Amino acid sequence: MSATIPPKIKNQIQVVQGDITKLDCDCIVNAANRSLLGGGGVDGAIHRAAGPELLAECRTLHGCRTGEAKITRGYRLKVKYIIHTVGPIYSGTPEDAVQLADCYRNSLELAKTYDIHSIAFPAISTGVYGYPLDAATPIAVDTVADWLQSHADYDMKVIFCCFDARTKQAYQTKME
Ligand code: AR6
Repeated sequence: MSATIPPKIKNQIQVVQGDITKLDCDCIVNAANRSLLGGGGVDGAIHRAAGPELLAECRTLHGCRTGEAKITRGYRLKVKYIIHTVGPIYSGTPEDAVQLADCYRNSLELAKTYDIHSIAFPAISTGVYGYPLDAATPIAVDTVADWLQSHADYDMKVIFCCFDARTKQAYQTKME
């Protein structure tokens, strides 16, 4: 994990507060569940905004394992693609951190194979799934920073889309 984030990498990362469904970038990430058939939180918001065609495509994907990622079109959203990843339900075991890091890494890998150059993440697992924000934030930021560093030849911009001020503050503190 990165100790300090190099300036070049910091420039590729943006922290914003708002509704991820309103963003205009290549791709947004959904914090889904293993069924990929919708739910509450950011998942519910994305399905409502993207429209019923999203659920129809999700039905063809036959779910997703925790830590893995699958891709769909963006339908009524501004984005071309939605990457659906399934965060861990917080259990307090070391497995949580491994699976949470996998979500970010696998989403970025999948994005690269689709020629995606800007991607927005919500704070995966920190809502319904109960992952403490202070523990989840460094995993999110360090995993993304490490990925960007090891793919220095690929142009990728990452947006951390924080729904509330507390989440935004946690990300900004980690980025400093
Ligand atoms: N834009 C950005 N972030 C949002 C939005 C939004 N529109 N709405 C909520 N958040 P959660 P999880 C934030 O619960 O913990 C669903 O039912 C929220 O404030 O959406 O990974 C799924 O189907 C929090 O910071 O996802 C699963 O069953 C973050 O998104 C389960 O919840 C994640 O909260 C997944 O739980």
